[in-house]
Amino acid sequence: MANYPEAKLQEISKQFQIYGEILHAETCKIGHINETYTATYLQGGIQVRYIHQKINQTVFKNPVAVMENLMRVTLHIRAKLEAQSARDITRKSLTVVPTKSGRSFYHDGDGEHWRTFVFVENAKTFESAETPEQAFQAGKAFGNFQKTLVDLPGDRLHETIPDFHNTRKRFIALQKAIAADHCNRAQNAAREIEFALKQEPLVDVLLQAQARGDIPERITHNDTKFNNVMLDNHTGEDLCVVDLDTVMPGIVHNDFGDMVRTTASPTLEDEPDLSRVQMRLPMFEALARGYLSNAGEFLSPAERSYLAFSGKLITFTIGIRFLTDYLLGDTYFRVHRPDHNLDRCRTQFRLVECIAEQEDAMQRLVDQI
Ligand code: GN1
Ligand code: MG
Repeated sequence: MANYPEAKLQEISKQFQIYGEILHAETCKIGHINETYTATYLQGGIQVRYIHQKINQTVFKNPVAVMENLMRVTLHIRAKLEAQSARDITRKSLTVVPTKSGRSFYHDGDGEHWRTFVFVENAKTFESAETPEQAFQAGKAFGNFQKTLVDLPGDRLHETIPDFHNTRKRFIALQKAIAADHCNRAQNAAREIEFALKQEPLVDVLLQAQARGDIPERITHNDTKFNNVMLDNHTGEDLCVVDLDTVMPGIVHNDFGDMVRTTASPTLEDEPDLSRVQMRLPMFEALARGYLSNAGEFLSPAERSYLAFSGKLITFTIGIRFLTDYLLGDTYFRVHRPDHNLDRCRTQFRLVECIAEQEDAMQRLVDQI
């Protein structure tokens, strides 16, 4: 364990209902937002792993609301699995380990919020989809997630990040960042800025469809990156989806669109060689088949009709968020190299172009399923 986390993780490890002693912990590098550790404990004579995670409060201003949503959602999924007499439930939904006083998180002396999950063993996440079968499993997993939450009882979930996928607001934030150009970076991103501003006609399409009442609000995941699906090491089947902080009211298109963004191309989100970025139709078809195998049960025809478009729109939206963060000096997304956010933005914009070229074919595929 590195210095700061060692003392801290010793402290954290004592707060939760874990009946063992911590042996070591490693930083988990997946994700641009929260701080995550995989911790190994000696418990009853065998080694058991848990996830400890510190919630990023700059991004999630109300961590208590995040945890309330997360508990409602995971307990609902668990209750359904139990009702089906499912086995291996702690691998089929995230399981929060409560603190010794029974709370879902530990509020430390520095004002930070920590939570602990059971580690899902014998499962992996992947940064990009290697086979159509994997894309199918991802679609199926997020389709099942939405389907399971269709009947979540109680109040509307908290909006953990208001206007998270509101493309108009994201576009305005970009325009402001361009105008201010605090870091003197606009010149370096001139082509990307030009591309972004030209796409303005896309910005309101789904917002208007929702405002007209054509597409309904549902409970959605809102961060459906392919690497947020755990696949079983042996069978390759989906087990559960992770990263539940942005589960909140939303439209299904943001979920489906972000799956397209992160499975369609063989490249990573920050691929510097743009000639490698592609929209692979067989991947898209498998993804859509997997998704509709579950979501097909509740989606309306109007919702279906925007599925191909949603891939293009969310890829554009995430692209302008990377661009805005680049212009603002990389204050939101963790970066690992100079111009990292600009590279991420370029890759998204190239993918937007690739999707636009095949959008009609994509929608035809959806219509045939
Ligand atoms: C962030 O936390 P992580 O890395 O899974 C971001 C998503 C972006 C994604 C891009 C709360 O997700 O919206 O799509 O980066 N999450 C938040 O990789 O902003
Ligand atoms: Mg996330």
